[in-house]
Amino acid sequence: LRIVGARLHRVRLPLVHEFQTSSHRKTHLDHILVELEDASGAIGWGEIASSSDPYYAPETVESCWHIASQYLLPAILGRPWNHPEQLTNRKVRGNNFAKAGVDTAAWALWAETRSLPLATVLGGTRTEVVAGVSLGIEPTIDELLTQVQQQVAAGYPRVKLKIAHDWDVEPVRAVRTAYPELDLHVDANGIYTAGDLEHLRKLDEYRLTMIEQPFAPRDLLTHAELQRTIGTPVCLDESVETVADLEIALKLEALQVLNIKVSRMGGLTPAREAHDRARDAGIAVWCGGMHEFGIGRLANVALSSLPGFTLPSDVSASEKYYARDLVIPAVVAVQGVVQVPQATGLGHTVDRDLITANTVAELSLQL
Ligand code: OSB
Ligand code: MG
Repeated sequence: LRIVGARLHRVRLPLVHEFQTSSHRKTHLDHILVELEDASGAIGWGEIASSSDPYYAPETVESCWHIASQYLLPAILGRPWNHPEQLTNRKVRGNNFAKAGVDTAAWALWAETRSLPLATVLGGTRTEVVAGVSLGIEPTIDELLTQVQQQVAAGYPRVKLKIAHDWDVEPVRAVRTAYPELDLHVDANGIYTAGDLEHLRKLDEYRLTMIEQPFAPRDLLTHAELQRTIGTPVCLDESVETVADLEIALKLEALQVLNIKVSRMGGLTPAREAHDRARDAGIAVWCGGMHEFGIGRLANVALSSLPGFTLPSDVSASEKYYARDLVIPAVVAVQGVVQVPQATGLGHTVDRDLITANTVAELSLQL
């Protein structure tokens, strides 16, 4: 195989419902689509799902554009390859979101040229995956309960709540009281510090499936301390950017659950490696999301079909976030279950007209 054309499309879509986490608030998203073209004419699409601001991870849409256009794409243009892993860039440090878009496009292209579904070439074994929803911080508890009610009514079996200092025990108690049996978990996006350990232990009585990333990404020791003194499993997200990070976290016993994000890990190649490692270590995994458009969402669905993804993934339907998505058909969930596409490559048609209509910047590199 040989990539003869590489294009970036910065696409802006409005969110149907404003999303607030402990660190930021979003009303629309700009993601960068990566389009790779093989000498045979086959096309592979990937998505760089970086936030606009460096609050979840250090990258931004601008930094991703810079890294992809100046380093990642020039490095693969014209180079012969026969497996996506050969295109992994080991020279560029970090910048995992940018790398993830390119890696995913290479996998989608590879699946396309072999006339196989993306899930199949990854080693996926499931034909459907269970989806959970992630709910942002709402202005009031009543508004949160309305959100939970809507998602439970839509059939989603797991709900995750974003929490922060002034929005933790109370919303959790309210949701738990209203839904005694719901698979419920919380995600702090690293807002707490060691001084909050005692406070966080108050969450232990609400039978949460996990507490996701309570402390800062590099603060593995405090995660280990919380895990030693709480019954609720601790889940890591931001802390694990590489498989080597996972090894350290395992050694420290800083987690019982791992959120694997294609974007945060730098693509499907390292995400699959993390899955294999966690499985060997007996750690449950699920696939996290970054409010992906359809292209990144389908990559998440394909990854979630691997056997170790035993907990519901953040692969809810497109309609939860976007009125119209970039793939046809849009990703749908029926009673919280998403079908793994059986068609070649990503498995859904990429809507070029919709991409063009919502593009705010474009770049094309040709061999
Ligand atoms: O920590 O999981 C997170 C969105 C932006 C930044 C961080 C996170 C999230 C989500 C998205 O929770 C959930 C989804 O895409 O369905
Ligand atoms: Mg998270």
